[in-house]
Amino acid sequence: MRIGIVCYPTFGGSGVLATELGKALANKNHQVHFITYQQPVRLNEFNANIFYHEVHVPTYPLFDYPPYETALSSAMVDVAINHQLDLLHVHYAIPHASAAYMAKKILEKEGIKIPVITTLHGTDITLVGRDKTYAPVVTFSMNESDAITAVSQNLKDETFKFFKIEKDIEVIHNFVDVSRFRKKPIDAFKKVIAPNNERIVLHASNFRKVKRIADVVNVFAEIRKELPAKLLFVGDGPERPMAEEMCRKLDLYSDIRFVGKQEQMEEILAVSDLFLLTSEYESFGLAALEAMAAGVPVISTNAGGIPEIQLQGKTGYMSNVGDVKEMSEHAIHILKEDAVLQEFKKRAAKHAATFDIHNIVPQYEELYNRFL
Ligand code: GMT
Repeated sequence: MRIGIVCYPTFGGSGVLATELGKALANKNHQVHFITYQQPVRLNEFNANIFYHEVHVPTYPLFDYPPYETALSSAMVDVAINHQLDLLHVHYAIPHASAAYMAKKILEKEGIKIPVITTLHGTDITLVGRDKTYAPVVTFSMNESDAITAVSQNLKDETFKFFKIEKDIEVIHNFVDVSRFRKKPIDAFKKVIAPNNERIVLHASNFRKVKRIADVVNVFAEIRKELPAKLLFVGDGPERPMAEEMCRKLDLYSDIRFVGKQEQMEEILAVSDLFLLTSEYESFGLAALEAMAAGVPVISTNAGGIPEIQLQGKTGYMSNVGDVKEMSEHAIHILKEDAVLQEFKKRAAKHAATFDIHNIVPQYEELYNRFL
């Protein structure tokens, strides 16, 4: 198949998932065309079946807001015609689903029929898409998509709750390439972070309000009272200055490192002992699944789709949003004794394997085939 993939090329979960899907499809001999405004961060290897088409948005003094969506639709039309695409798969509804609708209509005039598949990832529905500034367009373009998929049952339910959707939404869970996350820890790296063999606790996100970063800091503060530990913050975003300030106030700064955006998550996960995900909402929690794949247990909230990937008391623990006390107690329980930690690590890795890329990608292929 010749597949056009549209996504955000950033470190966000939707872009990561879309890129990993494209890479997996290319490895299965499909021709994959990424249409994005920047090279996706996870698109870091050469593959003869992968093509990258950059969307250029020319500026003009009249434009206070350069019309990205128009440029994107035009790019989709161009790639669809010149590379004879069989279908367009867009990730994250805004503005990709409406841009795809426009491209589809233009192509129809050229006598080309191209199915559009929209994958919903989370905030496109639960936060941004629900806003009345976007909702009518999001609803319309979802209904005009030939198929809609959601990355969790919870996201599907949320979509039906808040939008008038006239067709079925298929749940295709996110996946992880388990083999990629089975890395041996690099001792030298571990020594730099935890010179005295302290436990390494990790949080990775875009540091938006929805992640409740203050809860991460507070849980870590409780852990530190009970055992020697270090906290690694991976990623960047609006709440980072607040988190840094909080760490200074709580006198934790020497035990916390902010390492910014990182491409090699598997190396960081390989030295980590616990992943913290304190979010108000996660449609799925891909970062937590990647942690589990690397054998890192997860302390999380029970929000959104997280219960679809976590096994309570086995791969980690889930608590109500904001229950810092319980999350801390569970974290300390996991980290305190080697034997307990090893059991959690083993179970996390084993359970993550059920979401392996080889189990999930065929579900997308099967969906594509229905439209060809
Ligand atoms: O977490 C974010 O805010 C980024 C966002 C994205 O679209 O890149 O993540 C969403 O999609 C991920 C991949 O499907 C999910 O794993 C995340 O749970 C989801 N985030 C939210 O629902 C807040």
